[in-house]
Amino acid sequence: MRLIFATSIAIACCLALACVAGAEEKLAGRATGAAPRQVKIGNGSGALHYPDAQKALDLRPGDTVYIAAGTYSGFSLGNLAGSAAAPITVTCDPQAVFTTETPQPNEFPNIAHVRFESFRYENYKSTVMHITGASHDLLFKNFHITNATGYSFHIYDAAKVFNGTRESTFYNFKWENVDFDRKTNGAAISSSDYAPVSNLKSVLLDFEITRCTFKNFDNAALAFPVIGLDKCFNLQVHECTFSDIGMAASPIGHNVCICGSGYFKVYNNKFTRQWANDVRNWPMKLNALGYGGADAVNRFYNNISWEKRKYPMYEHNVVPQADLDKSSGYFSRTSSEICFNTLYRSRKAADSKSPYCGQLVDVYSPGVTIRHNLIVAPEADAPFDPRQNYVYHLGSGPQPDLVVENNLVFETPAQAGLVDTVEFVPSQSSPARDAATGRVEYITKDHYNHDRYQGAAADVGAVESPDTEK
Ligand SMILES: [Ca+2]
Repeated sequence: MRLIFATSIAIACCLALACVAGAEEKLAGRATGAAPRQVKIGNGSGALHYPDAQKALDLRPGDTVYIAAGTYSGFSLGNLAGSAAAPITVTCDPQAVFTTETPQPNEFPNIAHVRFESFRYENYKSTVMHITGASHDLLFKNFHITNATGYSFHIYDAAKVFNGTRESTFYNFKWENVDFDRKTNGAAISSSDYAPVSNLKSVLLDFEITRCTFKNFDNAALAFPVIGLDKCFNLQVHECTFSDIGMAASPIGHNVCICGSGYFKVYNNKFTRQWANDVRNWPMKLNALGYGGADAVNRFYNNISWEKRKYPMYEHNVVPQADLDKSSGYFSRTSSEICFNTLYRSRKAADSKSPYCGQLVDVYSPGVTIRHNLIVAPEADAPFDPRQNYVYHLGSGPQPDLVVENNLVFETPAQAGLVDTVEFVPSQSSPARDAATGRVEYITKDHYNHDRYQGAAADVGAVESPDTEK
C-alpha cells in the first residue's frame, strides 16, 4: 500500500493538527483518475466525527484514511464508499487508542467497500461501531478490543426491512484477526433486537468471522452471546477461539458463544471453559436470492470443545411456526449437520440453577444429522454410565429426520487413544482412527487443515491422524 503525502498537503495538515481539534484536510475536488492518497485525521484527542466522510475528506476509491497517534474517545464515520476493485482503507497509527468511560454515538451509516484495519480499543465502555443504512462489503481486520462493555459491533437498523432485494440487507461483512479480551454486558458482534424473526428487519447475508479470539467474557446480569446474529444466512465462523466465556446469574447461569437464527457454517474452531452452547441456532433458510437451496443448512464440523459447562456443544432449536407464517414466505425451516467434532470433559456449571445437560447435540426440531463425532470423558463431574446417550438430547421429545451414525464415546482419553488432550490427535492405535465411513463431500480438511481422509478412512473426531503408510 502506498502512503501518499503530497508535501503541501502534509505541511498544511501538520499545521492544522497543531492547533485545531479534530483537524482534517480540506481539499478541493480532485480530478477523476487521480492517484490514491492518504488522508490523515485526528489531532491526538477527542472524538473523531465524520458523518459525511466522502465529501468532507474528498475520498475516492483506493484512498486511505489514517488516524493519527493519540487517545480518542470515539469514532463516527458515515456516507463513504470505495469500490470492489479499490476499497477505501481506514487505519490507525500504532500509537492511536480509543478509550471511554461513557457511551459514544459511534454511528456508521451508509458505508460500503471499506476496510477498517489495525484498531485498538481499551477500557471501552461503549459500542465500538453501530452500522446502519446501505452498508455492505466491509472488512474489520486486526482489531484489539480489551475490557469493553456493550455491543462492540452492532449491525442493526430498524428501518432496514427485507423486500426481496440484496440492497435491503446487510451483506459481505468480514472480521479477521479481531481479538476480544474481557467483555461484559453485550455481544461482541450482534444484530439482535430480541424481536420475533418474522419482522424482516436487518437481514444479514454472507457474514464471515475468521481467526478471531474471544476470551474472558463475563456477563453479570443478562445472558449475552459472544456472537449474536439473527436472520443471518450463510454465516461462516472458522478458525476462531472462544475461551472462558462467563456466566450470567439471571435467569440461570448460562451463555452462548454463537447464537442466532438463519443458517451457519461453523468449523475448525476451539471452544473451552464456556458456560453453555458453542452454537445455539434457530434454523431457517431464506427463500430468495439463492439462500434457500441445498446448501442452506447448518453445518457444524471439525470443532473441538473441552471443559464446556452446562449445555451441549450444539443446539438445534425450533423457529415458531407463527414467525414463519408472518415472514411473507421468505423464511422456512432448515436442518443441521453435526460431523467430525471432538467433545472432551463437559462439566456441570457449579452455580447453575437449572439441570445440567452435557451431550454433544440438543435436538428440539426435525432434521438433524450427527455423524463421526468423538466424545471423551463426558460429564466429567459424574460417574461414566455406558448406557447413557452422551451423543444427543431430545430437549422436547422425539423428532423426525434425526440421523445418528458412527459416533464414538469413551470414558477416558486413554481409551480413545488420544496422543494428548492438547492437540486431540488420535494415536496409531486409537479406535477412532479410520473409523469413519464414506465421505462428507464438503469436508475435505480436518481441524488443522490436514487432509481429512488419510489412511483407510477418515478418523472420527475433529483431528485426522497422519497416515504413516505414505
Ligand atoms: Ca484416517
